[in-house]
Amino acid sequence: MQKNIMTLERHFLEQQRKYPQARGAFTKLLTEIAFASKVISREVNRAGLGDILGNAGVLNVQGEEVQKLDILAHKMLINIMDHLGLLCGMASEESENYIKIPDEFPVGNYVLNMDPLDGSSNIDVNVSIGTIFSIHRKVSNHPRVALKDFLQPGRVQVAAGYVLYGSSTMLVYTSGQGVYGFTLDPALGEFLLSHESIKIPKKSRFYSINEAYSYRWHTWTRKYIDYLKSPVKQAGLGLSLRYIGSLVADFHRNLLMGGIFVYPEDTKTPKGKLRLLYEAAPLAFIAEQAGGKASDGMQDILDIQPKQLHQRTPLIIGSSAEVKTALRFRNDFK
Ligand code: P6P
Repeated sequence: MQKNIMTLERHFLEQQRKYPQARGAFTKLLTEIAFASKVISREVNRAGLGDILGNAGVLNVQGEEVQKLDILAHKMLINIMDHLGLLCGMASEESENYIKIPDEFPVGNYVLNMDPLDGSSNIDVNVSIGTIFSIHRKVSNHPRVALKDFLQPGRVQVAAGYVLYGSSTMLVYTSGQGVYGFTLDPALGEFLLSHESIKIPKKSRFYSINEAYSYRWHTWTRKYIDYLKSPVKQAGLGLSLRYIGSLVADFHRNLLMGGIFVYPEDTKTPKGKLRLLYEAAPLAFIAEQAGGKASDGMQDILDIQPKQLHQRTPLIIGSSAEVKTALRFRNDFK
């Protein structure tokens, strides 16, 4: 008996009916992000077929080689989102300054913070990559948009999500009413509800950290990871190391199977490597909605007041019990 087929659009409309205060604008915004991700998915899945592979030969604000697909995803999202009258601005990993809505278009009441294609160094080796997005309400009284509209703590996000371009393309999002996962049926071109109300399993199976950097870890990190590998922990709760070097892929696996992802501050990256606004905060919103936890080691990611658009943060995220254990090590071995 075929399960009741729930498309993304039908799901959004049902959610909208549940929350009368939700106007159609928010539903339309999520629907358009989903559409953009379908276009990006098509390009990602055929990346190996054209000349699109390889570096574009330019550097992004992070000083990293930018793959052509990064640029394509960045431009795709902007072109699809900038004229809808839903956003007053966008911030992207690929753009040093925030992106204003062209004057000829009306502005809306939301801002979109995004990493158009995270993990792009994995494109050429066919490893899963992802788009991460975070939506806030406009808060400034500027007639169009101001930096203040972007620099809001993750706790007040209206919605957050990611699209994982892997063995299948999945869109996972939350708007504060639980976490939902949709899988793209390429034949239909529709995202179909495949994971209703995702909760991180209490029993963790994996830990994710780049062990090659152990030489630059602070004491607490070394002691925590040694603990995870100790006979005691292994006997009680054997965790396997899984680190694919693509944040969305690592996070998604731990979300569904139970685990912890750690990108800590260390002697080379004293603020961590990952970005607060469009990587850590959206994933932290999802993690908490799924019963997990996300911290920078000192406070919940969602409570950090951003000061800069591309601000970095340490990230300890995943199953609540594991994150709390990591924080105990950090507090004991500061
Ligand atoms: P490292 C990819 O470049 C990325 O931003 C994340 O997707 C990933 O989790 C992290 O960097 C990997 O960083 O230093 O371990 O290669």
